Amino acid sequence: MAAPAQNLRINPERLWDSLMEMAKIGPGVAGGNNRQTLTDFDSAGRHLFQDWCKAAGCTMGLDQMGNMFARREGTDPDALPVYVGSHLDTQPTGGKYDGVLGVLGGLEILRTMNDLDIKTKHPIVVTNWTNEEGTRYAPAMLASGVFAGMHEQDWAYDRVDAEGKKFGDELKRIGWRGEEKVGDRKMHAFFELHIEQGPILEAEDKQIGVVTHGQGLWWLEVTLIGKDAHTGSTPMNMRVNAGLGMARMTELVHTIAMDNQPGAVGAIGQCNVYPNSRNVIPGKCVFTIDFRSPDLEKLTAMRARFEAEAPAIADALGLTMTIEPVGHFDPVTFDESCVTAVRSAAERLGYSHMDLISGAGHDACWINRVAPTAMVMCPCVDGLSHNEAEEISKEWAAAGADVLFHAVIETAGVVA
Ligand code: HGY
Ligand code: MN
Ligand code: MN
Repeated sequence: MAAPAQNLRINPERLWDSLMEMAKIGPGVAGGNNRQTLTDFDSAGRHLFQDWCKAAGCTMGLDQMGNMFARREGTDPDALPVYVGSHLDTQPTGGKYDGVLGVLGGLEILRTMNDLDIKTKHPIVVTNWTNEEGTRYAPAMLASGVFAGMHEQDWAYDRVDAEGKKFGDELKRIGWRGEEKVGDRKMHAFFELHIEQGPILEAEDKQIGVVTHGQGLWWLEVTLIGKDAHTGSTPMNMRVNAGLGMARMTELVHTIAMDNQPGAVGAIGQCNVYPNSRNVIPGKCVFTIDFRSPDLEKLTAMRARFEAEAPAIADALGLTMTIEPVGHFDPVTFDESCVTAVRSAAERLGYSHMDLISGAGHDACWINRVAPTAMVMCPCVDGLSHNEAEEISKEWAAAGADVLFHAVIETAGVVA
C-alpha cells in the first residue's frame, strides 16, 4: 500500500483536550485518575468515549465482555478492519495517559480522517478493552484475553473483587454487557499506542518506541496461615507469624529477580494482612508476586525457584502456605510487517525512534495471538507510571499519535 504523505498529521490540540476531558472522570486524589474497571466512573468514561465516536460518525459494537468497537467504514465493507486501541480503565492511583492515550489516539485518527476526507479500503475500528489493569479483577488484560481465546468467559465472569463482587454481575450492573459473542471479530491487523511506563525513551532522548517484543509475566497469589495472637503477651518462641513469612518471601522474590539480571523483575505490589490490627500478630497474609522477563527460560526459572524455596520459609515459622497462579503470559514477539509499518512511519515523519521491549503487559500482547499486531510507544516523564504523577508532553502524545495514524492508514490502504 502507498505510504501516506509525510505532512499528514493529527490535530495535537484536539487530542490533548480529549485526554484532559477524559481525565476529569474518576479523578484521583493527587492529580491522576481512579477510574477502575466496572465502576460507575468506568461507565461514565465509556459513555464519553461512545458520544465522541458517534459524533465522529462511527457505529459502536459491544461484546459480552464489554469490549467496545467504534467502526469507521472503508470503501470495501467486506475487507477485514484494521483495529486500533487500548484501555480506559485505570489503576486506583493511576495516571491520565496509561491506556487512555491509545484509545483517544485511535479516535483522533478517525477525527483527522474526517477532517481531511481520507478514505481507506479496510474499515478502521477503535477499541476500548475491558479490565486491562487487572487491579480490581485479576488477571490483567482479562477481556482481551477472553477475546484471544486465552480465558473462558464464564471463568472471567466469576472473578471476584476484594468485596466479593463478581465481574459478570458488575459488568451487567453498569450496563455495558453487550450481546456480541467475544472473539468472533476477525482483524486485518491491530495497533496499540501506549506510554512506555519506563525510563528508556526519555533517557535515550527518543520520541518513539518501536515495540518489537513484550516481556512475559507470572502473577502468583500466596496465602500464608499462622495464628492470630497478642503482640504483647505472646512469647517470641510461641508465635506463628504470617507477617514475618511474607517479609522473608518478599526478600526472596527480590533476590530471585536480582539473580536473574539483566532482564528480570520481581516485586510484591498487593498484600493483605489479617486481622490487620496493630496489637495482633498476623494470623493470615495474602499477597501477589509479580515476576517478569523477556526471556522465557528466566521467567520459568524464577517461578520454579520461588516454589522450591518458599516452603522452607513457611515450615521454619510453622505456617501453612498455598500458591495459586492468577496471571500469566509468555514473552511476545510482535508481527514483523506491523512493526515495520511503525518504524517506517516514524522515519517518514522525522521522529527519533528506537526498538524497544515493552516492560508492561498490554492488550496487544494477547491480540498478537489472533491478528498481526504491533505497538507504538512514547516516553513518559521519569519513566513514571501507575502513579498519579504520571506525565507526558503534548509533543510526545502528538508524535505517538502521528506514527499510529500513518501505520494504521497505510495498513488499511488509503484510497486516493
Ligand atoms: O501489569 C501491567 O503490565 C499492565 O499495566 N496491566
Ligand atoms: Mn496500560
Ligand atoms: Mn497500567
